[in-house]
Amino acid sequence: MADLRKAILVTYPVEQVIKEAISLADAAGYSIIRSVTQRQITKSRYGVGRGKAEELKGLVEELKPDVIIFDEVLKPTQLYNLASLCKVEIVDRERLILEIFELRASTTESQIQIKLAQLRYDMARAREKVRLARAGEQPGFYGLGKYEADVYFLDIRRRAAVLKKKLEKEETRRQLHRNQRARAGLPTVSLAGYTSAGKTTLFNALTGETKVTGQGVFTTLSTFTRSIDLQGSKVLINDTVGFISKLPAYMIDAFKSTLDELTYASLVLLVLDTSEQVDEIAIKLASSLDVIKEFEVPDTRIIYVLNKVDLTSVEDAFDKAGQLGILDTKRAIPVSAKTGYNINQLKNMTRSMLFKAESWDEISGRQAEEGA
Ligand SMILES: Nc1nc2c(ncn2[C@@H]2O[C@H](COP(=O)(O)OP(=O)(O)OP(=O)(O)O)[C@@H](O)[C@H]2O)c(=O)[nH]1
Ligand SMILES: [Mg+2]
Repeated sequence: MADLRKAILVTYPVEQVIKEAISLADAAGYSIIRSVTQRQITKSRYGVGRGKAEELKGLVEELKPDVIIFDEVLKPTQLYNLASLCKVEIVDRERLILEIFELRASTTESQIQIKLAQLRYDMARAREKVRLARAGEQPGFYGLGKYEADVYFLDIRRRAAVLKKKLEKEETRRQLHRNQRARAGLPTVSLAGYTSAGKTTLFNALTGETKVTGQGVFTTLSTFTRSIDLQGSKVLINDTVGFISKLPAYMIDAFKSTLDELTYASLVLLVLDTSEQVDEIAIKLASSLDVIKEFEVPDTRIIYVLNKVDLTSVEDAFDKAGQLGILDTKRAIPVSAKTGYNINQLKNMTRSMLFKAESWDEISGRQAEEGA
């Protein structure tokens, strides 16, 4: 990225929350020149309280940032109020995520999905501007009258309809592929999990592919499928887009066709980064399960992949899995996608769950004997 745009960050005073906000900002091409934290950033008028808002205004005058990044999803009125007070553009969490996706979308499908999500974002905000203009709180709408505002809405709606048509075409194509696979009788395994958990690294380890992995968030934005040979049985593996907390509903909607792969998956490998603190993993696990549940995947079709054990230890991974309540499922397995540790056992588990060659208890019992 050429020049980084300067940003003041407003977020919660929690280490991992700050860390995530900074990596999101980084991925969108901003450099944080100052962080302001507040326990409550969902207050009605400005998101933050009046005093904090005034403080932000002072900081903007002093530091002259390009934007304020606000680590919450703000209502259009809040965005407007804060921007008017501080005289600087506000990028809320929703827009930040949209900006990253826009930068990274490389396939036709993900590009259409992102454009559609952006239109929906703009539409919600434009509605608010028109409402304010009508209530006399804000002069005109981009200096336009009611007639022009209506034309603007019609235009957005028309563009959204065109994009939806295109997306449907892509979906049909995807469905065709899916049908072909189903006809070939191939079971599908989908990788899912929070962004940066290591899905693509695991995908590469399982398939021998060399798909791009990365330290930043949202490295993968489109589903990618490969077939592998699981001890004589052909199986398809999907790498998918990562999840994040506070992902707006319409973004999940925009990516639905990609994530739909979860619905059709015979098995979902939910990848967790066990090198993180247990409370952090808990939040990410909950966000991931929320999304997975939307696709009606029953719990019994999930394998919990306790990834990155090379950075911690097998004992620690099991201990955390116990605290998270997923150890009892007997569908949790410690691995390192990076070093290849336990990848063969993961393949065994996957195989046995797909083909029921042996019971779960046998597998987990054997693992315990091997001191897995
Ligand atoms: N030490 C260690 N690092 C790992 C392991 N698996 C993945 N990583 C690292 O974690 C980072 C994220 O890995 P990715 O595979 O890109 O993660 P992802 O889940 O595909 O992320 P998104 O595509 O953004 O959703 C990269 O820097 C990887 O090298 C592991 O088992 N051990
Ligand atoms: Mg990835």
